[in-house]
Amino acid sequence: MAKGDPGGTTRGRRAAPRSRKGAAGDPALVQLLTPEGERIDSATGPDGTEYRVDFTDEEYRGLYRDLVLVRKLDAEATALQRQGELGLWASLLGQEAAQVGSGRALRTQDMAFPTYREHGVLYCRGIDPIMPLGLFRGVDQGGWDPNEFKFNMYTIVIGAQTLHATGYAMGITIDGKTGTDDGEAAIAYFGDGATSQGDVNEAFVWASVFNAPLVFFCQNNQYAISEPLERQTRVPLYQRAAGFGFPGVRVDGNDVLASYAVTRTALDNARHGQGPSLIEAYTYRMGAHTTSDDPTRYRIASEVEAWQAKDPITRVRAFLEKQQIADAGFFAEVDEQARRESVHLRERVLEMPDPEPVTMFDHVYPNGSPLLDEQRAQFSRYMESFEGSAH
Ligand SMILES: Cc1ncc(C[n+]2csc(CCOP(=O)(O)OP(=O)(O)O)c2C)c(N)n1
Ligand SMILES: [Mg+2]
Repeated sequence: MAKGDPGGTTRGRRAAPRSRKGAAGDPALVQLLTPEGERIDSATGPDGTEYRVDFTDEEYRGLYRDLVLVRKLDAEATALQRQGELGLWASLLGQEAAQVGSGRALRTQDMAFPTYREHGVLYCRGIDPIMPLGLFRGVDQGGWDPNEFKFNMYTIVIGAQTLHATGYAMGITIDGKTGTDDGEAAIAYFGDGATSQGDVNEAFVWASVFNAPLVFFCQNNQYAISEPLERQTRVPLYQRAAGFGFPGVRVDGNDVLASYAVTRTALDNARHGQGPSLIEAYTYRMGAHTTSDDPTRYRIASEVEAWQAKDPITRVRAFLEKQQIADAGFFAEVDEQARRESVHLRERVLEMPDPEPVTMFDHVYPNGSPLLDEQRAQFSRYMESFEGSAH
């Protein structure tokens, strides 16, 4: 889907009269669509950058469709895990706007480095949503080609992908692929908890001093499993960037328009040689950390309810209805597409073949290794010892 350009983003300029310097209660939060579905023309970031979007009606409807589809497919994956068809699932519930907004802001040539929760960004990159389900079912390693889709493999080691992204972004500079409108940039996704990892802080240092064309996109969903944000930081996360020497901005992560605008601007600055920046997408993990977690053990229902009122999809729907950009027929059609695609997803998961156990040794190294060959042979002998027995 081709997206309109947010346009008019200018560094260092003051806000236009109708703009607003952040959302109620927090002067630093960039917001372009309120929880009630009211549009804000422009918002100003902490360094004076002005953010705005200018989408066509079709593009607004497209964003709504993306949000509904990724939520439905995610719900289907959770259900599949509950029925024993997946080993585990890390739900994105509540984080759809942060992911779809930033995912749609990527240009074709930009490279993304996800965690294990970026199913919405994966969807925006045009990867078949079945792919991560193979990983969580334990039948393959994910399956997509990172170079083809410009979307790296999921990374479960917290924060490690920020270093991979930094190295990749430094490579973009070495290859001379920055400095023009069609220059390249990279984006690294990570969570609030990851900001306490050494890897992430090292990535900040390296990206900064080498002026790497990299956007650090932190989804602050308020928890690292059961650890709340106040166990990670005493300052707002976006302010950490200043200490490393690059700009930071906090965006309403439940606002798909603002997430799009800040990501598009940050990536374009990076591709033009202006170096890294940090985006803190302020959001909330509405579900459990993963299907192995029970969040009722460590957070209260009223907190979840307060965030329900800021739902990323409800506000887009309210906006589309108020502006008469979409009618009942459109919403019904999107729901029907989401239902069809989730049924299709389920059917294909149930048909996934179980791999031969010995194939777990494949693809560990590009050219194998003597130790691995020995382990494979040992394991094969072990499996053969069962042949002819009842088990
Ligand atoms: C290096 C490392 N340490 C610990 C873990 C276990 N672990 C998995 S998810 C997680 C919390 C991550 O929280 P956050 O960065 O906020 O991301 P979120 O899951 O909230 O999206 C931890 C500690 C891990 N996977 N890797
Ligand atoms: Mg988190």
